Amino acid sequence: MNARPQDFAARALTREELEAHWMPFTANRHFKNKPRILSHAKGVHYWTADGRQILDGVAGLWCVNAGHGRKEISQAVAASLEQMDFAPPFQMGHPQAFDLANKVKQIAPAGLDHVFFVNSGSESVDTALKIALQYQRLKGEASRTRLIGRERGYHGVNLGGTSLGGMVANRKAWGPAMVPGVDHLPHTHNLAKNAYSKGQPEHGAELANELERLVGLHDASSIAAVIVEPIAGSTGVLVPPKGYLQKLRELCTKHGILLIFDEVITGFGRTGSAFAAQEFGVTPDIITCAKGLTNGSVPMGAVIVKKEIYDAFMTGPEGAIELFHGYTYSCHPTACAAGLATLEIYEKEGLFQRVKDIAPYWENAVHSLKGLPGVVDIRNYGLVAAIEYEPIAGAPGKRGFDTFLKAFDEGILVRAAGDITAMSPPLIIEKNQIDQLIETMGKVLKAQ
Ligand code: PXG
Ligand code: PLP
Repeated sequence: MNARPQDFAARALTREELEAHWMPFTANRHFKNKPRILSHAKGVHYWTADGRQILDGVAGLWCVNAGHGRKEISQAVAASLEQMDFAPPFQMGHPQAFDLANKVKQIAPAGLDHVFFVNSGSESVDTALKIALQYQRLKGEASRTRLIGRERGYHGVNLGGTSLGGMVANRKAWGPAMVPGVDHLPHTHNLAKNAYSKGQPEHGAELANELERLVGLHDASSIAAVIVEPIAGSTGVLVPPKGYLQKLRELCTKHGILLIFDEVITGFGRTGSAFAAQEFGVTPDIITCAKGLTNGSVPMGAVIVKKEIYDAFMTGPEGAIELFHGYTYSCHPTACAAGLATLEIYEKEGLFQRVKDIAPYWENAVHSLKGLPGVVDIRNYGLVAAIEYEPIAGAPGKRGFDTFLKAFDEGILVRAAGDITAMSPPLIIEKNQIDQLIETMGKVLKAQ
């Protein structure tokens, strides 16, 4: 079905019109010389302004889990906007915020039962870090100020998340602005031992012991929290080695360190469970999430914390604000309406289970690309996968970017992460659409 293009989107933009918008995480000059303009979307497809149909192999940007153009969401959003455009989130409330918090609590791991709303994944991360620091202080452990991330981690672009992240291009320009007292665990990517793993790799659980080394260096009494993505997404889909997350959990518990799972990508079904925490059987103290919370339709993120953390804040005089943090648009009614409608779709359509059902087909399909020119690894979990390439000598990232451009010319949207192609289609994707995605990737790789 071809959705009707809107006039504003179907119009061609001149080079001059393209100039004013400084595009995020984009090669602006390259783009503006040969723009890729999307005009509308439905199901697992986008259409370009020049009328081409594009199969969405990344759920927009890992967020449109229930597929595009969901009427249940747009209608709920429209109704909510008409009823109340905005409600102040500080010292005031509105029913949808409480409803959504309860819905999120219902699908979150047992024990994680209080929800703080924000507007993006980046905000969820910086909020979680602030909560972790104040929690330690409230417990009488004010010396616990160090924060630990992981190499190749991505935790958004605010200053906390940038500091804890481990992707060099995202960090190097801002040295002095980085949060002090931050360390990084090693990443778990090991092509020599784990190439072409299906699901969780066999080797690497011991890398979690590096936390013990950091404890030895700084003492546990100086460390507040560890933040990791259960599956690192943005860096090119690094699935945790078997036993790794369990070990990290044990060490955090042993040393009184809070464990934060950044589930901005893995949340809301991507792995086959509501959260990767449930999928891997490891319960963190805090979860950060965003993206799939509203099916990408309205910006929103959330921090989900365990009861002990919330309770630690609920001390002091009743009239006192407990957490000096919040955004003008925290729990915005429009976003809450989108979130409620989204979670209802996930539940009604059993989309998390659907991922489990279709994951074996997905796994076989992506691994069929093994042996194609330049491919050095293929890995997958749930409805996410990555293909890694041998970099072109002297031009790191070029093969990944060129593959993305050629794939788009061939009618599929994938994501380049350096010399890695990441794929994470909407959870409603059908088998024949998986075939199309993978066959097109195969064609692109063969033509290099
Ligand atoms: N944490 C994680 C784990 C993420 O994946 C964020 C935080 C930040 O969320 P916001 O909503 O502030 O963007 C993310 C976002 C990519 C890519 O290269 C991935 C993300 C964002 C942009 C690009 O695939 N993930
Ligand atoms: N800057 C100024 C001058 C503000 O007044 C505010 C909020 O009132 C902010 C930044 C923060 O904006 P937000 O709450 O949307 O994050």
